[in-house]
Amino acid sequence: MTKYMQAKFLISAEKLSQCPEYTLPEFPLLGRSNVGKSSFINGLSNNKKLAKTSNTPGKTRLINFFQFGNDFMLADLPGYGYAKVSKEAQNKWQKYLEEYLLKREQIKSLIQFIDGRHDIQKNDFQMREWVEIYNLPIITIVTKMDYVPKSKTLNILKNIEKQFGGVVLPFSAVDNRYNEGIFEYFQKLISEN
Ligand SMILES: Nc1nc2c(ncn2[C@@H]2O[C@H](COP(=O)(O)OP(=O)(O)OP(=O)(O)O)[C@@H](O)[C@H]2O)c(=O)[nH]1
Ligand SMILES: [Mg+2]
Repeated sequence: MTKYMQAKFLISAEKLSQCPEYTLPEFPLLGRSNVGKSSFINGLSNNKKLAKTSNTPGKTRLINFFQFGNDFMLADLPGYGYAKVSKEAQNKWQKYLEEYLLKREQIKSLIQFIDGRHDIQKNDFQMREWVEIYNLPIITIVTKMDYVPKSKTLNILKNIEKQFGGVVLPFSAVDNRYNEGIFEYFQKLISEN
């Protein structure tokens, strides 16, 4: 398995009708603001400038599409848990996001990101519950594992697995030591049709 893949930014979309007409398998990235979704894209592609990362989340609510080789697409989504926009804007985006997640046929699996340093938060559970109501496929990726002492790695992953169920994979955008495992699992999801 490769450690890095060639990736490029394709397009931003606000809603389903603006999404690219590509049929590559797609993985939307869900998670709290600042959890490391955009850094995940940069880590896998070894390109820190590909997806915008920041400590101060912006207000733009867009789905950003990144194509990895000719293999799959990652859809970078604005994080939840950041409410410095009007209720009206929030509701509109919520509607667009739901439509995208429920109707986009290319989606292979959702990916929910959890910060390895912290407990799963209330809005993470709420997101998960929503996904389960609709029975959508989902896996969990635990980010910032470089902050976690090696002796605690396994416990953290097991603990999240106990609470969320399903597949739980570690990731670090600092040392990229988990990249192969991620690509391997994506390949598996893609070949499962
Ligand atoms: N040490 C470490 N820092 C990370 C890691 N991933 C992300 N960060 C840092 O965490 C901050 C937020 O990362 P982003 O990738 O922008 O987070 P995001 O989930 O895309 O946030 P939003 O776009 O606001 O939803 C940045 O300062 C990153 O450098 C990681 O694996 N290890
Ligand atoms: Mg981001």
